[in-house]
Amino acid sequence: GKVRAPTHIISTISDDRGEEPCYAGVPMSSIIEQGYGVGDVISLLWFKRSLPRYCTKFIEICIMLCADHGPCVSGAHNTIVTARAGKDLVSSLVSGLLTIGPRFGGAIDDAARYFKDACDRNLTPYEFVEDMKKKGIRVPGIGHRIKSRDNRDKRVELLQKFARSNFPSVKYMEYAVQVESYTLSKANNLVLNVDGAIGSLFLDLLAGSGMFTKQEIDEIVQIGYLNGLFVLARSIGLIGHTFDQKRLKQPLYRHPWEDVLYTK
Ligand code: Q5B
Repeated sequence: GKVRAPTHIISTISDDRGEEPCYAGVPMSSIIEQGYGVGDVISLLWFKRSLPRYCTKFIEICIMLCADHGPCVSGAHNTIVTARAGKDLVSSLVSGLLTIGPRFGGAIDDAARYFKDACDRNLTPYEFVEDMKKKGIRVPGIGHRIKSRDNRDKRVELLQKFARSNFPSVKYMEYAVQVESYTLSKANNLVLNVDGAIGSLFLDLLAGSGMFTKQEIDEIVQIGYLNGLFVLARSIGLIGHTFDQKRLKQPLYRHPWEDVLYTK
């Protein structure tokens, strides 16, 4: 028979060898002719399957809601400073992206991991939060610099509203809301934040859609797909901030001395 030389790369999500490129086996013409959206493309390339419309719509809502949150957040600040230092688009973009992590925007995967573990083990919110405190770990998906009990995050409300009307079950989100009720009893700004809302609701999407086996869900949570939603979304805003600074011909940024506490 034929002897195949061993390959150096294995790829399972896309193929450009035929007449037209395919995403997870779906030809580009079908993607366009059948009116697929960016949520469908993400489903194909990240999850290797077509998901029901309410799931792809939810993914699109996450992307739209996280696209930007003003110039003052860590990512936008870095991008603005970099663009003002005369750097190119890609440098400005990645300098902003590099701030995404456990405190800023990159708490979605850990929120999903910890909420899933606690909810699956039937821990009460009290047990969960106090256990995290003992371990010295801040609850991912809880807390915000400017949002609070009296100044709720509209993005979280919009995500919850969509899920309550469209998801078969919002078990994990309800658990996260119970955790929030407990953390709010400790401090006003310990709200369920946008990372926590996406993390818990994505668990509901994975578990409730019937499109994933338990093993696949565990793998998705363990590998950590979900910060990708914030990275992808916020890239839109960071690119916008780069263009904005260039358009405004902003000079090199230098932080004012008055705003630094010089001390020994
Ligand atoms: N404490 C977000 O902290 C922040 C606690 C907590 C238990 C917690 C903090 C946190 C987990 C990570 C997370 C995503 C750093 C946030 C985002 C996107 C964004 C951003 C934007 C956008 C805020 C004061 C006291 C201390 C702490 C305690 C705080 N958080 N305890 N669990 N989670 N959260 N990140 O206000 O006794 O005084 O020592 O790490 O989910 O990034 O818009 O800005 O779209 O761009 O700086 O929305 O919550 O408070 O650090 O001074 O803490 O609260 O232990 O207690 P703060 P700190 P104590 S969404």
